[in-house]
Amino acid sequence: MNIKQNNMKTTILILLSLFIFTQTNFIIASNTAVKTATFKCPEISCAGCKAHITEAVKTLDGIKSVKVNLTTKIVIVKYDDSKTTTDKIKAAIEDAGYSAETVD
Ligand SMILES: [Cu+2]
Repeated sequence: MNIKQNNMKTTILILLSLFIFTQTNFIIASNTAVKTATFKCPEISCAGCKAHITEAVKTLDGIKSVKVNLTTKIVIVKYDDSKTTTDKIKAAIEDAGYSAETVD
């Protein structure tokens, strides 16, 4: 095998290793995936409710985002499921004074 072929082989090996490395990272990252929990909260009526619920949920660990829709009265929470649970989020909404039903 001449030097040129050997260099080519090395380059391919490096590229392949990089590819496997990035794919593995992706798999590890998706194991601690951000999950989405959706709740129906019929008592939501104004921007104040929206602020109360958002603040209450954000005090929990691992909350990525909270979206409150005033029209549909739906709360969508993105969270790290290694840090919190749907039940804890539901409890936080209820502690803020609103009933919350999990929507699948
Ligand atoms: Cu309100």
